[in-house]
Amino acid sequence: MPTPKPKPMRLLPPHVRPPRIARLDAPAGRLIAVSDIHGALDYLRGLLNAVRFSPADTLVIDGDLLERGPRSLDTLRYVIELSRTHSVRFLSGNWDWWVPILFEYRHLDAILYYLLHAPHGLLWQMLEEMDWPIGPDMDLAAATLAVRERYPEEFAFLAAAPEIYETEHLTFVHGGLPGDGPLEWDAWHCMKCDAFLRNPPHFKKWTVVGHTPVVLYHENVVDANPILDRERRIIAMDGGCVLKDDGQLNALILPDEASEDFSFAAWDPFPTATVLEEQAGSAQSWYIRWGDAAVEVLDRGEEFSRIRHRRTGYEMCVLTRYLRKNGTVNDCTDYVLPLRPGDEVKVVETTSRGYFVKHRGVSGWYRGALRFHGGEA
Ligand SMILES: [Mn+2]
Repeated sequence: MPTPKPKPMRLLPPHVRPPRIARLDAPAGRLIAVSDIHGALDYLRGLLNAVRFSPADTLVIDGDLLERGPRSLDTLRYVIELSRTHSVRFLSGNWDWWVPILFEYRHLDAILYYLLHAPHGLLWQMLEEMDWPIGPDMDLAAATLAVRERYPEEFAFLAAAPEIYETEHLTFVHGGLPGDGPLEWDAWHCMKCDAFLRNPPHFKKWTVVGHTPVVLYHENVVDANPILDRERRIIAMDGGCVLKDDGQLNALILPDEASEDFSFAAWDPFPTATVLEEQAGSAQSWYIRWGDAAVEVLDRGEEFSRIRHRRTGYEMCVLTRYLRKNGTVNDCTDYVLPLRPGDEVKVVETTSRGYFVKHRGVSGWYRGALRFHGGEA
């Protein structure tokens, strides 16, 4: 590692230090947790509005506030502003560690590569706001110095974030934890523990995680609702907002810190409609998803194409624009939702073969008629 020099903000990269643990003692009022906002400010505002978040509550942001979505800088500022009037606790996810990246790590090649290949992240937006030209020939060392000077409050907020918050009855961490024994993982492992629910330990305290979109734990349906594992005492929160076309931002709501009376709320931007016709659900279905999405195109059509999932041999029709040049497909399913007249759904896609909708957080097809709310056609 580079020799650390004294700087206004000192925070070693997460791979070379233990996680920072902060206590959250006796938080007042309701405890509300969200995770994986990923710069989606409209989702955060929509959800806080939906749960009527107030100064009487405590909000825990379970990491990945930034990147991938459209408005990292605005989202960060919104949370900083919110924390002046409300009780807000933010812990760091694997997309939030800009402070060690810009103040300590400084692998300029890697930062430049990210900047050019993933525009609209926090650094990109800071430079854009400063009218700093972004391109392969830019002086990134000078640019990072400039943002460090221009945005001290934003970086101070990020630098203050621990990787773990603990209350008397709950532990919040973005990725996962090794269990109740000695905490032998470094901070990076705690933030970026992929698919934690595949082989998780048991916990004495409820452990709340984000990081892996919960839809990836299901094989046959696309279910974005939080997963509550009562046996191991784990709650996985990540509704895949931004990352999934039909994703949502989930909130876990506890009436108070000691309660196990968990409830959930969710927000997504899709228009609401009422189902007008009865529809039976599919007897079988499959969810082709990120990481296991290699397909063979059997019949390419203009709107829909018939494909075969390479690993399982499962065949279904998908929207042709979901096909990618590298032989994979965007997340998709042939699941037909069981629906009854009067059910409310969120409409994600409108096609010639029906609507792709969400019902209570589960996505699938609906072939019947809808009545849209708010006068939409
Ligand atoms: Mn993450």
